[in-house]
Amino acid sequence: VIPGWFSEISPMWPGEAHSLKVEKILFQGKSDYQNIMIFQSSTYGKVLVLDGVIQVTERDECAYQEMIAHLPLCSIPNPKKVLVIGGGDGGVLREVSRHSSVEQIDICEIDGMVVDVCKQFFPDLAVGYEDPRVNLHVGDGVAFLKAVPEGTYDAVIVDSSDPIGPAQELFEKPFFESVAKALRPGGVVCTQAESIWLHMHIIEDIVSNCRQIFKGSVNYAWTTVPTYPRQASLITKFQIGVIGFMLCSTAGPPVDFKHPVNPIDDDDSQKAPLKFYNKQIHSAAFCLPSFAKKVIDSK
Ligand code: AAT
Repeated sequence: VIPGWFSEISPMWPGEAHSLKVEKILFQGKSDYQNIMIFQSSTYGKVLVLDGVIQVTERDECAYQEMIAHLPLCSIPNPKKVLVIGGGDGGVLREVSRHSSVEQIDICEIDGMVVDVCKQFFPDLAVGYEDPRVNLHVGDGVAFLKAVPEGTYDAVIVDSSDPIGPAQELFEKPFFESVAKALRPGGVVCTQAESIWLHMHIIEDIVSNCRQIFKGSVNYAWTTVPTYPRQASLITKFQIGVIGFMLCSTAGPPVDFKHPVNPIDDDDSQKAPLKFYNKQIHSAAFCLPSFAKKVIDSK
């Protein structure tokens, strides 16, 4: 550990640790679920850390939040009811609310302290809560989904932390079964699905569960997020931070995730423009490196 630097050390990525130089620690606390820290970094703006793992930085959050929201929502016509699990910082809400067809945005975040501190330190993310369509539920996403009447949502977005800690069940089969039940026929889910460089074993399990549960289409997409876990790539020789998403649809009107049918109306001058997402990157996100394609296609 280098003095004055934050190093992201976790059993999720043994033998490596990305580091950021710390200018100032802004908040440190312990909630009922996890340790929460916010610091000002020298190069990525403010950083939110839960149990030692980076969740969001101001500089690269767009690459994750825009993709996890618009990959599912731009793939179906007229999404109306959307559920977000996790995502307490509000960034995904901010993105969902760009869609004018959406009438109701429910969010279930387990940790009220995450919501409170993000409202204090990350106004550009927490702005998502200001949309009148948003209803916040503080509680476990697993329990929340079990209670949802069948066929309620057009889209479910699972913006969850890694499967060590409170998010563990969000990666397990029974959870995916309740997501499928909560969706209308032809509804879509997009879940945070870890890194092809580091977590192929986790991704394999998620893919094979999803192929059993979701009778529409099942796809894996990915994006680059510099501050998410990385691995020195033998091919590119760079350190790359990547994260993936599982995108599935239920039986019903078919969904072709690779060809978006619902562009975002970017005419709302009250909102900051999109920084990362566009139609081309949407389709490109489903192109996988051969080593990952081979495993995912075989499941
Ligand atoms: N948009 C920020 C990115 C995140 S935040 C993940 C959120 O999921 C956290 O606020 C956490 O408190 C919440 N969470 C964890 N478990 C549950 C649960 N069971 N129910 C509801 N919310 C939950 C994700 C960053 C990914 C990092 C990759 N290394």
